[in-house]
Amino acid sequence: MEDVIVTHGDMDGVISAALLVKALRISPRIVFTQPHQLDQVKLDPASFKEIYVTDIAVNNRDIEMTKSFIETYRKSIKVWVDHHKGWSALKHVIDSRRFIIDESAPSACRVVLNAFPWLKNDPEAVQLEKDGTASDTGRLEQLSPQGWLLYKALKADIQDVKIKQIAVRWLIEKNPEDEKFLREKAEEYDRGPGRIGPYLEKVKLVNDIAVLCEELPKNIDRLALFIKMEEMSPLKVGVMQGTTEYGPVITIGTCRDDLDLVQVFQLPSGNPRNVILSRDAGWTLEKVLEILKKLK
Ligand SMILES: [Mn+2]
Repeated sequence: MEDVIVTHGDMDGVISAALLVKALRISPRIVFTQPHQLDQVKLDPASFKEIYVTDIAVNNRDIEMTKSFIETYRKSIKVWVDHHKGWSALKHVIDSRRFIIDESAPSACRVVLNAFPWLKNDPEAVQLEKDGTASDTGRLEQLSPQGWLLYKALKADIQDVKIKQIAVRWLIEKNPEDEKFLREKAEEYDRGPGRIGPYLEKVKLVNDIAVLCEELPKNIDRLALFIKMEEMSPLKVGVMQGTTEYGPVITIGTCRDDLDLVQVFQLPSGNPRNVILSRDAGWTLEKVLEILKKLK
């Protein structure tokens, strides 16, 4: 019987899973999911020994979903590592021995490194943590060459579980065939989701803010586009109007640490560096630019 790691399918999830494998010397099966899809993870108790969870936040819209997963697998959960906010809502359900939660950490990778400090003697693990943190905080300029390879390969098709599986295996075993596969995926990224040049040409500066009104391809790397737009903007703020999985929206992004967009737009919660406003809820580009004007 094998162990199972349940993790997020992004770069932080992939790297923190690999770090857990290195730290605990386990050889698990890896299951990728998201907080709002945790109810779809069905593990047959006869098929695994222990469960390790990393980078899976509390599902804030449906706390019961997280609670029910914990209760279903309570006996098997060995470690749960996370860095997202919201765990106080489950403080009576979790114990601090197995649930290693650091809501102030920038990434799950960082929490793993701190929880299993012997990893710090492994230069490879230390570098992996840096790349995982750079990716999860949107500081792509800090990625190492290996970090870029992983970032691009994973973003070539964010739905493709095979890429994620191979990425974790490569980080642990470093086999050349897996590296070749990831390099091919990184090239696919450069031709597809990473091809942001044509859209950058359509960006306009309004009140020192970089604005893009454009229907973008579904798979485009919005993070990379935002980072370039923020560079173009003297105020270091980018605004995009278009349609996403959330419907017609306006997205605002900034790389500034002194700016809390959740506060600026008086939202109940969210990422201070990137907020999504629904146009169905009444938000317009004019209104957004008017509010941002006051930042000058
Ligand atoms: Mn994360």
